[in-house]
Amino acid sequence: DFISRTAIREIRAQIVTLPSIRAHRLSNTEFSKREFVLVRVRLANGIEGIGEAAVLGGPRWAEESVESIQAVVTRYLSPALIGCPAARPAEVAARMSRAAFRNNSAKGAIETATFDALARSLDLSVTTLLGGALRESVPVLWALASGDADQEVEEARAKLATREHRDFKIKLGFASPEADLRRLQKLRDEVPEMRRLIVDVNQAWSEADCRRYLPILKELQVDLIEQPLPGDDFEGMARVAAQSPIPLMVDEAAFSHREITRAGTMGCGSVYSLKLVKSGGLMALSQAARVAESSGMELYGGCLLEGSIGAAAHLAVFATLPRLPWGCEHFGPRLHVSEIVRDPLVIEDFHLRVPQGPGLGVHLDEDRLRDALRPS
Ligand code: MUC
Ligand code: MG
Repeated sequence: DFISRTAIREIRAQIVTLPSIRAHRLSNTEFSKREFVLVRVRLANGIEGIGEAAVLGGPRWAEESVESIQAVVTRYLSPALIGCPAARPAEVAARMSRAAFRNNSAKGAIETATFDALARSLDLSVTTLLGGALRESVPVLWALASGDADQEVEEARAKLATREHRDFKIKLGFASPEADLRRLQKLRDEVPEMRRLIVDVNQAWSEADCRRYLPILKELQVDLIEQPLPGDDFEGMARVAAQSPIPLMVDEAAFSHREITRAGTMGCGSVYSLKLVKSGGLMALSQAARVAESSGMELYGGCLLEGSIGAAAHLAVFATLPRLPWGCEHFGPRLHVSEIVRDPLVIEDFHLRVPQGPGLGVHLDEDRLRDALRPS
């Protein structure tokens, strides 16, 4: 029958390296090439699905690295899943949580690939399996993160000129707050067409820094400030949020549904950044959206700078959400000098188009993939 023909036969995990168009700097890490793990799940019916396990700057943004992901997939998650039908996604997720604690990026990629293969088997899109599309595109911002203000002015102008991006996220925290604020002032002065501005501090400030600098961010018309304090400082975030003239976004603080509930109900922020690497699966990502909203937070479509496969996975969920007032940040594919899919995602008129199925709607380009595989 159909269910048994979707039994998982084989799971492979390959490390891919793609150079970036420029250096990308965060408060606690920096990189000029992106590495991720491509996960391929083959079913008994011969159909293969793909998923992307993202990391950022090695085991730095979170604890997983491409090496740990490859090992956990091969040694623990794959043996737990062989024989399990892709047509039973809840069982796939349950088996993974029994086999490994956290390791959310690895699990998210496997669940993505499993949904991709199942959807392809049914000739449907992954979005359809997750509830069906409520939108065909999502507003998408661009991140300025070289730290070189002149370069960032040029980059922002170019993105506005091509009508790809008009909203921007500025990465702060790798320089002193004073230098960051000067950089921000220059961008505001020299690129007045920039619309919405989000600043992401990636946990680098203290509570005192927030008291000192949030009023200045307000003067610079910053719309949202993301994770200024360490992720485990829920009390501090709640105190800062209560005083802040700008809404706070919760990122590194909340991975699990319980953490999301706690962050929302404690008032740590009024916006939540949805990420597959935090939720550990497409179904959990979709549930995280509901949990965040019911704990008082609006939704933002976050990323870990995934390429087209990971971005398509997020879009499959984002397309189903009734409300996504802050749009998304899946500009990651454009940060790489090349693609490993045949059908890169389309950005036009400041929106990222939700790819159509079957599956995720993106297909591997095996030649390009071969060139990008890290020699083992
Ligand atoms: C993060 O912390 O939000 C997403 C965009 C970007 O520039 O960094 C990432 C991770
Ligand atoms: Mg962030």
